[in-house]
Amino acid sequence: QALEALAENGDTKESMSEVSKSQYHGLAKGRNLIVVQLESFQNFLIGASYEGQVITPNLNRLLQEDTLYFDHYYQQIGKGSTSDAEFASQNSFLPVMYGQSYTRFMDNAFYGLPWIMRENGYSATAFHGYVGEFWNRDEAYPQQGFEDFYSAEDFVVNDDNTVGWGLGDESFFRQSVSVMKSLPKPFYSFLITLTSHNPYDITDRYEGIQLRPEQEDTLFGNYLNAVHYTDAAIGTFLSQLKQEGLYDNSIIVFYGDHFGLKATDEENQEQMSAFLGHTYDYDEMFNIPLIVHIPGSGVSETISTAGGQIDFMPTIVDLMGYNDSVRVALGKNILTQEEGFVVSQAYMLKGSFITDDIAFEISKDGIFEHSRAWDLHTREAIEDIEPFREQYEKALQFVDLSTAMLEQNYMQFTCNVPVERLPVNGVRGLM
Ligand code: GP9
Repeated sequence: QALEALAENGDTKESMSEVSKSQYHGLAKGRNLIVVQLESFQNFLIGASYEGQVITPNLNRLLQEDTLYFDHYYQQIGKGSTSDAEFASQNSFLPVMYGQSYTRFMDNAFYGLPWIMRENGYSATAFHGYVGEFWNRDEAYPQQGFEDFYSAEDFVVNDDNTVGWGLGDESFFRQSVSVMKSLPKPFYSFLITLTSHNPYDITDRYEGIQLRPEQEDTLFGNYLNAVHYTDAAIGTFLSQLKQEGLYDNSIIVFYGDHFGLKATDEENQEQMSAFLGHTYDYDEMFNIPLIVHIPGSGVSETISTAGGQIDFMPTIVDLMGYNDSVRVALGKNILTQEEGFVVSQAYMLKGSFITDDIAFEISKDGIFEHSRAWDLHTREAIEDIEPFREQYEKALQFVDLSTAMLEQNYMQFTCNVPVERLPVNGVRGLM
């Protein structure tokens, strides 16, 4: 039904596969593509200070030159959390809400970013410092297009380099660079960090942020310290890329996977609202940074058009110059959109959305009239929500369409991806 409705609206396969070209089209063509998905990394951290201490000095420095910074970029995860952030970003499909997409659609055909890069002469490798079977990554990655996956089983993990949940980000980046330098060029490397994971308490190994006594041992306080650690690891990572001659000829992209501090938790709500100076709401909880650094490009811009994780693939593909390789993308190239439109289905339920100016949250009972909206600039509630009915209906239909396409394994009809699993191969022997 969703597919039929789409066809009736004239939004055909052709229009879904057409990625518009921006003024930055092909700016990074031929460079290595290094994408870093940052665990629990929210956008409010960027440029912020806590008691005079800058929280993300290394990411802030990146924004000063050769960087496109998307400051109204939002998570679009479902039940699969971090893995959904990957799934949405690579494939430009929304994850489903009734299971974990890497498991539910493990054997589907896909033609996301790893495949597109491979079609254009790149290798595609994933790196993550936790056990490979978590979120079914080891089973799902071959169909996603990754030729190889370095997980905790491949990295050297010991007492010295363990921080929080497992391999600390600093060592994770260092060991990943040691692999990347021996990969055939150009390569696509996808790195997923781990250390800034809930409950964020890494104070036994790292105390970069001095907290006020009343914020010690709180989720908020520990969170600031953990993301500060990850930012420091990013600084070291960038230096290592320079040392290994992998910096100048790469495009290096960072984005957050999802929120770190749930707005519905009373203590978070209190501490975040005090920190921000206004009530902490879903739009800020969902707001993650997207930072695209292209060394030597001379291009610097802050882009405030609203975008979500399904917009990642088309936007990056445009910068790489491979628009014509895209088979299907439900997201849009943020760089060419006049007005952003980001649908949500988790926390703010199906039918909810965020634009450049407002957020609309469907009521928990699903009744439009009981819903709420607020202005993102003034942060005030909008009394009359009737003007948002059409966008609400579009948001509902959009989620159904994405689900229907996954259920019907739509990509098998649109691409030449071999349905059998690819053998996992690659360079081994770390450190
Ligand atoms: C573990 C990590 C955690 O592999 O990706 O994911 P999350 O619990 O945040 O979904």
